[in-house]
Amino acid sequence: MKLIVRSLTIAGLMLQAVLASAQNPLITNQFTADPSARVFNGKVYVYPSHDIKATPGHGRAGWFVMEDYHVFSSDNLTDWTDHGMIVSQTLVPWADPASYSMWAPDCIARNGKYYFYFPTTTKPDAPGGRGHFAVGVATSNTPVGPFKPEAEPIKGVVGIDPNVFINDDGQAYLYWSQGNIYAAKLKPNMLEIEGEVKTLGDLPVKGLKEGPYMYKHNGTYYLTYPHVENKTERLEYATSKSPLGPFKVTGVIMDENPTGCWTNHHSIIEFKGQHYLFYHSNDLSPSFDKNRSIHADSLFFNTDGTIKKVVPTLRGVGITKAGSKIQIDRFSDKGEDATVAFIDTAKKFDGWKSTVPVSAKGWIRYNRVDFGKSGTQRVTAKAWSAGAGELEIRTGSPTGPVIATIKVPAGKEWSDYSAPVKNKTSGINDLYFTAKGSTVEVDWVSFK
Ligand code: FUB
Repeated sequence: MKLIVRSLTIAGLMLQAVLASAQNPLITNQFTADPSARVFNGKVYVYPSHDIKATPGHGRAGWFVMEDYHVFSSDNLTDWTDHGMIVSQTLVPWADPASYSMWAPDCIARNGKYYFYFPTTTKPDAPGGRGHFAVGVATSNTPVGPFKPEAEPIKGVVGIDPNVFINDDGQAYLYWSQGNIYAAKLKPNMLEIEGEVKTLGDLPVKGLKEGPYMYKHNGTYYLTYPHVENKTERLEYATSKSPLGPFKVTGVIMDENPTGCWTNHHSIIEFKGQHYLFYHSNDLSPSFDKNRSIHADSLFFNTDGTIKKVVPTLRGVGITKAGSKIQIDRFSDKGEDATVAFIDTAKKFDGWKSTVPVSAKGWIRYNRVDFGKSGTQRVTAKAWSAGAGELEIRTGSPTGPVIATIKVPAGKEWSDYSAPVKNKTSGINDLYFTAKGSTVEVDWVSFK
């Protein structure tokens, strides 16, 4: 993880940092959830929720604790910039600052303005009763703020997980959830609903549904939503020829999270000709699933318009630069004897290490490493070995040609070890990592 603090502006609101992560989770220095991804001006912006840990007097232990939002951007899905905090519960006039309930948001652009929609709990004396979820809007002239929250939440909307969709005819719709999924037209000012609230009734009746996200593809409206069909949420979709239905329940986009994370929440974008699904899991907090982390994986439509199921990966979608610290623990594939674990279970933001044993099934594959045109001459690995191990880097297959062999001496502390790279490897390569002599543990590798 590369973290470069770039600028600190007024009141510490805009602390901007560049995070290099072509892998999943996308952000590893803080918890992030409920990613609403958008493409604005040729760049991807992700507006997630921001999970934090409860501390005495701040949030409810054992539950979601969320006090603000950050926005992240990338023009290559590999290098992500954290633009810092954009809205906080203390800056929203109607929000209860004791509630720590800044849940899943969304953002949309219209006529050069950016509208950021977020749910949170109203102050105890708010109209409509004590402490209910309402949806607010904050506006900005840029995708990264500063965002100014409206003085009051949107009238007539009670619930969470706002999502905004602008149809080709210019009509904007607001979707949200509260047991059911609801929708209403938005007035051109994007701040008020127009006409009646519609309950989208053609969806599964049993099991919680939430997190609606409307997406239009080839003339079909895809209402996508997390739903508990069995034990935890999976991502499903229903299709229609109109933004307000009727909808036909059509399929599953992603099965229940393999880590057991009870929630999932997603968005879909098309960027440079490829569709992507943004969603979340709980990689950095395996034993507490209310501290989550956002992911992205490629999504494909079948020719009949159905969506191919997305299988969550650790490798993610970005091309990894050979000169970055390549986290091979976010592998594309591995033999069954290779394992991944936290480097330090007490400091999970430090990330993971890979254990590469001497075994035919001990390999790790890491795809899409860009060595550039002029190639690379040396490789360094932060590694450790109990015996005298050698980390072999191969191309093509687990038994393919070795392009570098890094010797890792026995029993030393974690350290950086280097070796020459054969043939000045260039272009984009899929790499395989194997071990010789003794098991090698690897934090990262990087080429020069
Ligand atoms: O992040 C809090 C809530 O969990 C969201 O609003 C839901 O969609 C679920 O992800």
